[in-house]
Amino acid sequence: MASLTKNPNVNKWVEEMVALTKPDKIVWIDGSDEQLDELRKEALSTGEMIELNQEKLPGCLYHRTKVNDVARVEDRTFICSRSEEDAGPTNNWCDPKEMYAKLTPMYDGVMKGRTMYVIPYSMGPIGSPLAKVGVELTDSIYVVLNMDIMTRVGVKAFENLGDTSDDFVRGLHSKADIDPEKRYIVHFPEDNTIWSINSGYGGNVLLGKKCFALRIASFQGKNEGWMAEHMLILGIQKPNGDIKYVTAAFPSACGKTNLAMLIPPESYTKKGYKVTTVGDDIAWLKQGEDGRLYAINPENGFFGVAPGTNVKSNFNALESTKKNTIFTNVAINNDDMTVWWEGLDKNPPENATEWKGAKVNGKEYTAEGNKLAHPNSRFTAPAINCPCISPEFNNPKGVPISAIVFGGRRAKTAPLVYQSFDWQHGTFVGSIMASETTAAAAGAVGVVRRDPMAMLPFCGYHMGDYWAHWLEMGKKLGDKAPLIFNVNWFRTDDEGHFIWPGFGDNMRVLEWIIDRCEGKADAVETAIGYEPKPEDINIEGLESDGITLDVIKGLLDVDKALWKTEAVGIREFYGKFGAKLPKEMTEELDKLEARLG
Ligand code: OXD
Ligand code: MN
Repeated sequence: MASLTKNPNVNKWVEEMVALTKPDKIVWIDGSDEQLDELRKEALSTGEMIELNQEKLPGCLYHRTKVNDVARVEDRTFICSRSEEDAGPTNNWCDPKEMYAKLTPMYDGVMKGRTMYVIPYSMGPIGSPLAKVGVELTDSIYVVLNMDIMTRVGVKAFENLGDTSDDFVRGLHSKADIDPEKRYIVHFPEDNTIWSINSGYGGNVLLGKKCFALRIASFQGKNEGWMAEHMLILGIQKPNGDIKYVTAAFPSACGKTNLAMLIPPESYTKKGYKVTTVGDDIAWLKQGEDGRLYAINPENGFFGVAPGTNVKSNFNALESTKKNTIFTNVAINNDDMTVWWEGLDKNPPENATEWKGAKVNGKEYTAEGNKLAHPNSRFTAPAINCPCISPEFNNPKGVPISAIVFGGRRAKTAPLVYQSFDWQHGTFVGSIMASETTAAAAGAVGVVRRDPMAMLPFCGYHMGDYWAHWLEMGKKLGDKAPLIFNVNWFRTDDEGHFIWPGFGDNMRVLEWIIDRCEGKADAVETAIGYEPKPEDINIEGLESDGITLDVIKGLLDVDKALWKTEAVGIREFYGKFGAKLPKEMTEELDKLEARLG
């Protein structure tokens, strides 16, 4: 099939990759419904995809990955910058020459007997000055169909690139044999190149997402003066119609999708408050002509974790999955070919197929402590399905950001919310983000895992340089910079129960944040930052959850002894970054310790 572009840089590279991987056939993805329908039919005929109930779930398909291939593989993910220093202590590094030499024989002839799909895609709205183009070569129809949901796929992406530009990210993916021992997810930031082999799991193979939009893009952002962040973007519409935009970074599995699609408590919706979603995972941020920081969501869909998603926890996400969605590794209800996962409702289907493919009685199976859906099972849903998608979702200029929110999962240390003193201190606050491990994951419980800006697995270069870039951005933005906050929804009581109700009630905290941005709310200065006066957190209607003014006081409490221990942990963590740790960060740590006394 003939190329869809005149761009010689694209064509030369595709030719080289064809010569290497030797596919039987090459199909350029133009993005048309006809072509995608053909591919759906083909994937159904081979069993790669399974058709779900087309009346109840129109356009929805099901896919099961290999049992050994269900999540991102950080130990097999590499940043191959020319110099090891540039990858930094938080990334796996290998010399690019050595890595190309190791992987080239693995790709040699890997697509014999297979079709290579050439997927041109845009990260960001077509025509946006913040958008960037990628081309992914893959031997998986599952990847094509997912990329079509997650990005803007087809000839229009090439129109955005133009006929001469070399500024596109070259992604090469092959399922190969899905051999976990030969699985590699490799980034060559200086070559704008990503090579992924022996996986079929989304986070490893939808190369527009973590690989491009975070790892490669963070490096591009540093060089070009913008930022690629692991952040949701939401709009808070106030009763007067004014909308304020907020981005927020949390480590994986801390509820970013839920916060992005939050439904405010009734007392707020009655007054006219509304939350709209621009993005649930990634934000690209750049200074606009007016000097403010603008954000786009480079993605076009949601690759969300299914378990735990239900009408109460995230009505909008659930609604988003009702049509044209791909489900991966959830359970199937064989009675009506619909889907089920833990936390959807209390009725596991009796006639079920669990995620690995065995037919089971779901009630008995789950009663024995087994999971019907894999804990990291996913839905890939088009953003336009989301009932609360922002009208600005496709705005090529992006949305102006008023506040940046960091957060983690801390049982005692971090208060419900605090504001940084300024941008430099806010950068420090982001850099000390951490979560405590829960019983849900293997290993010890309560261990603090540092995840600066939620970028630990996603920063494509040295984290010390990354913080320096944050400080640099703050200088450029000056007094137009967003205010920086930290939240913690996960404080627990002595029995280990969460105190704060979370979900929609997080609106109450967002309200204080917005009020601070507008200069309408007071704050109390503490050793760690500005906190709300307890009475400034609206708790109307929360009595039945046991939330009183005293409980809020407790949630805002800063335990100095805990923070002193925390400071010791931060200093030890900072020690890893050597000479590249900006002096401003140590300065902030010193100041924190001095304030703690
Ligand atoms: C994700 C992640 O899949 O952060 O979004 O792991
Ligand atoms: Mn994520």
